[in-house]
Amino acid sequence: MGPVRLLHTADWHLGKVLRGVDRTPEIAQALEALLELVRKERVDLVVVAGDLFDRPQVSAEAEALAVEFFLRLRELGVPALVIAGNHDPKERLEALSPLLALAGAMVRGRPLFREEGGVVEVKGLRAALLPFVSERVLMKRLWQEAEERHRTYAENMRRILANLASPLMLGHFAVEGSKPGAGEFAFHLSESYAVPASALPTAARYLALGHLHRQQQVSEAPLAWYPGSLIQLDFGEGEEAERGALLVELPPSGPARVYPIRERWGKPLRTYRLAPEALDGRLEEIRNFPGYVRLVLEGRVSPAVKERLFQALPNLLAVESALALPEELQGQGRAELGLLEAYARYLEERGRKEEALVQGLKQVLMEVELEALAPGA
Ligand SMILES: [Mn+2]
Repeated sequence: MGPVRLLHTADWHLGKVLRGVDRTPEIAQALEALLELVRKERVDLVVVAGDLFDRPQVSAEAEALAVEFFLRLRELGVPALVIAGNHDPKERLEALSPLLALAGAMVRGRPLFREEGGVVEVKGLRAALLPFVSERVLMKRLWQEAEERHRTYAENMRRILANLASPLMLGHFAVEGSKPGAGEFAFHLSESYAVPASALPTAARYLALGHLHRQQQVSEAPLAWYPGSLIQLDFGEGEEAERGALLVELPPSGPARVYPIRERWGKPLRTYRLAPEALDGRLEEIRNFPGYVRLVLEGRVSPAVKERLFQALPNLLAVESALALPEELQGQGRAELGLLEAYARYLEERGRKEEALVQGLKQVLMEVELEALAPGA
């Protein structure tokens, strides 16, 4: 038996609307290109690692495009494995799953342990399907310091991953040290919900991940990759960040091989940061930019100026003013402190070390968190 050829994709975000612009047609073109790849590269199996949809309520057009994609895969005789991401309407995906199964797509909306059917068999491969697991669900106690909460999350994810360990695994979560769309900032366990690479089961020969929109390898053993989103979805995501899809060859034994497909599907998004007086000299260049534009101008921007800019630039989606942050918020270390600790230190610096104020803030934060945990939130 030859190698199984996978097409690994994730983070489609069908139904995405950016500042009033529906990006669905751009995403549809990318899906068309994926189908072309399936044909051209003689792909055996397509894996979609979450965030097919951008939010719980998407347009009928967005839903139709997803259904059509899997029907066309069926015409090509290619099955698919699909998991829900944090953006997906997971109950809706579950509801659609018996229908999509008829088209050869195995769709999982909520996480199941191995004993419950979390591991399936397709093309002679055992594959684990791990949709997005809500951080809230994995938190044991309501009130923990952020760092302790992140550790609890990572520990529970480690257990779930060990339970599901299989040659092929699909997951929708952040791996520690991986890079989100923009800049060089990386996820770290102490600051965010992330799974350390050491928690990825070594029995897995390939981990097909989704969640981060930048294409990247995040682990060598087991081999784990994010394919990146299909299009640049937001201004915050670097215009230059790699994205597209991944072709993966999984031989019956030995290491898997990954062939990155780096594409520029959809329109690019660019932010111009300018002093107002530099604006007129750049208008022509900005107007000729082949994608969508955000302007960040120094100082306040009057409504009249905004109006003029939107008229002069058809590709302009947003005008923002870059107001300087108050000095006390600029301190580098501030962001790394917990909110309570930062507040206590702030009071101290102001010569008002009042424990009652700190306790008051703690109470408010707890109430907010309880509300966020309430059903229906
Ligand atoms: Mn996503």
